[in-house]
Amino acid sequence: MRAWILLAALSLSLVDVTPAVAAQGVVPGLTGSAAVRSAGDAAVRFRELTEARIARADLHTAWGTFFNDTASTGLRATHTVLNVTTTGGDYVYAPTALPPGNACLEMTTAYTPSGPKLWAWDWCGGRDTIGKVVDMDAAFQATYTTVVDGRRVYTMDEHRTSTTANTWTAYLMNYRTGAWDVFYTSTGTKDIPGSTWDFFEIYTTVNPSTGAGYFCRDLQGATIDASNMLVQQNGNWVPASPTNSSLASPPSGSRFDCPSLTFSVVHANDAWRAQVGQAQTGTSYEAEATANTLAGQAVRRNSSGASGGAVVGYVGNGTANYLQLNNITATAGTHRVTIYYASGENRSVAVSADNGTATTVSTPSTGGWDTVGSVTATLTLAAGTNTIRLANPSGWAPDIDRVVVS
Ligand SMILES: [Ca+2]
Repeated sequence: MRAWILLAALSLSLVDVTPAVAAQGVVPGLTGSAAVRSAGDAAVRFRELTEARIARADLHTAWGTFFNDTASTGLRATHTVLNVTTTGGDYVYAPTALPPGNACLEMTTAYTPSGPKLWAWDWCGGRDTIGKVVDMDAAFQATYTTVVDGRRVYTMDEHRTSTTANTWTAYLMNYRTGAWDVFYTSTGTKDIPGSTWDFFEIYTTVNPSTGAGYFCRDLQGATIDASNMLVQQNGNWVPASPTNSSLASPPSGSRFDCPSLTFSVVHANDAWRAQVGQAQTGTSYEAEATANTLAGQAVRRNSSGASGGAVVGYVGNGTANYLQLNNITATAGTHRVTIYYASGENRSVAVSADNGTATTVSTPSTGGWDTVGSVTATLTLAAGTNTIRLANPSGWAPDIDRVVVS
C-alpha cells in the first residue's frame, strides 16, 4: 500500500512537470554551443545566404514553394534523406522549410562535408542561430525515416504551440512508434520579415575541373523531393496549393551552377523535385547486408557517409578476401552495375557475376574513407537469382558501400 502511494505521488509529480509531452519521445541531438560547433561552416554559409536573400531579390540560389498565408500556424512536409557528403566547400540545404506565419524554426536538411544533418535554425528572440542539430546517420534513419517509392524520407511537423508567446515546436515522425517526437521548441518575436518557404538552396563554388559547382558532382544521380506539404489554417491541415502559396516555373540548372540539375513541379504546390543527372533506377544492394558473403578478411565497417551507415572493407589483396552479393534478382541479359565505394587512394575492383570472368574497373580516390563515389560496369546476368562478386587478386579494392543493378 505504501509503495503504491509513493508510485502514485511520483507519477503525479511527473505529470505536473511535463503535461504536454509526457507521451512523446524527444529526437536525440545537440543543442547550444555543441550544435553550433557540429554545424560548423554549414551554418556560417547558411546565414550568409539568408542575409543575401533578404538584401538581393535577384539572387537565384533557391527554388521551391513560397507560402503567402501569414495567418497559417503550421507546416507538415515529407523530405528526402540522402547519404551524401559534400566536397569543395559546398553545402546543399534541401529541402529547408520555414513554416508560414511567424514561425520560429527553419527545419533544414543540410548536406555537409561531415554527412547529412537535420537542424532547426532558430529565427526568434534575436537568436538567429542553430537551435538543434542531429546527424542523419544510420541510427537516425532507422527511427525517423521510411522509404517511399524507393527513396528514404523523414516527415516534419512544425506548428505554433502558444499564441501569446509565439512559441513554435518542431516534431519528427518516429516511424518505430508512429508518434511525433519533439525536435525543438522556440519562443519569441520572429526576427526576419517577409516570405516563408519549403525550398532547395545551395552554397556553391565552381569546380575548375568540371566547370560546375562541386555539389553537382556530389549529388550526381540524386533525387530530392519535398512532398505532402500541408499548411495549418484555422486548426485544419490543408495541402499547399496556389491559393496559399506560389511555386515559380522551374529554373534551369545552370542558374545553380549545375547544368545537369533539373527542377520539376510534381504537384502544385505541395510537391516539388530536384534531380541531378539521370535518376537512379534499378535495385540497390547494400554491401553490408547480412545475405552477403564476406570472405577472408572482408569485414563490415561503420561509415558516416555511406548508405545504411556502413561499408565492407578489406576486400582484395589476394583471391581469398572478397565480397559476394547473393540474391541478385535480374532478367537475362546485360545489366548496368553501379558500384558505390569509398577510398582514400586510387584503387581498382574486379567485378564478376555468377563466378564468371571478372571485369576490372578503376576506382579513383573519392577523397576520403567516408566519402562515397561511384563507377559503373556492365555484367551479363541470368534470369532469376545471381551472385555478384567484388574482389581484387593483386591489390586492395576500395571499401564497398552498395551496388545498384539496373
Ligand atoms: Ca552501405
